[in-house]
Order: sequence, then structure tokens, then C-alpha cells
Amino acid sequence: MRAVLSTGSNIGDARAHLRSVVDAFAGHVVAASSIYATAPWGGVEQPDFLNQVLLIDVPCSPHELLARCQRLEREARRVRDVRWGPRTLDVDIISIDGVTSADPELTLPHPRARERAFVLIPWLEVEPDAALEGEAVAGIVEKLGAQGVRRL
Ligand code: PH2
Ligand code: MG
Ligand code: MG
Repeated sequence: MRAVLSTGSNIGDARAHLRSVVDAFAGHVVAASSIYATAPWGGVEQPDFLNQVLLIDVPCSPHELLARCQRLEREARRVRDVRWGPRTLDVDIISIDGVTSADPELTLPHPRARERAFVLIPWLEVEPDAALEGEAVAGIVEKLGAQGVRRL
């Protein structure tokens, strides 16, 4: 199975936090996008984020993958505080192959991915023909606009 992960950080050494995820999935990373500087999405005033998208071969079940992602967030000493607020590390599972899941713990595909250029633009870089629920990601991005997402 192939998964799309979106990573983000805007506290501390953001590049190192993103790298920790690449390192943790070493051997399973099929593609890593460039790192993007992105304006905060969601209405909370805060510093810009760095964001990246990884395509990985999933070495385990979807829920085990979620647990691994949450462990990496804990290792970055992430504090769950303000919704859509600043964080040392966020690791979101955007989609896993054709899996759909309505489980509130792990909703697939990610229910807000289609609103977020900081997810879709890096994703397109590594998978130009990506689709979300049957819709071309390229077309979704065209409608959304860049939302302050800049490739570094
Ligand atoms: N993450 C958030 C809230 N807002 N904005 C950008 N640009 N990038 C993020 O990773 C991000 C955000 C909380 O998940
Ligand atoms: Mg998130
Ligand atoms: Mg998250």
C-alpha cells in the first residue's frame, strides 16, 4: 500500500522536524517533495510553516501507521493546544491508496486536504496525476490558488 503523508512545522528547527519523519520511514520513502514555506492556514495568527509531502510504502496497517505518526509528533515534544495553531511537528495521513475510512480517529482521505494548498501543491510535485476521491488534484489546486505556498 502507498500512503501520502503531509508534514508541517512552525516551531523550533522546522527543517529538522520534517527530516525526522523522512529518517523514521527510511527505506519506505518512495518520494519526498521539496520543502515549502507556507502562510498559516486556518485563521490563527502565527509564523509561516514549513511543509512537505512524502509518498511512502506503508509497512503496516493504517492504524499502526497513524500510531507511528503520532509517536513522531510526541518525540518532537508536540503539545496539543490551539486547534490549527503552531506546532513543532504535525504528521497527517492524507490518503492510503484507495482506502476510505469514516473512523473519526483516522478519516481517509483526510477530510480537509482539498482545502489546503500547503498539502496539495507539494503532493502534485511528487505525483503530478494525483487524485483525491476521483478528482484530479491539479484541478482542485487550480480552483484554490496558491494560498501563499512557496517552494524553497
Ligand atoms: N497546520 C495546521 C494549521 N495551519 N497552515 C499551514 N500553512 N501549514 C500547516 O501545516 C498548518 C497550517 C495545523 O494542522
Ligand atoms: Mg494537520
Ligand atoms: Mg495532524
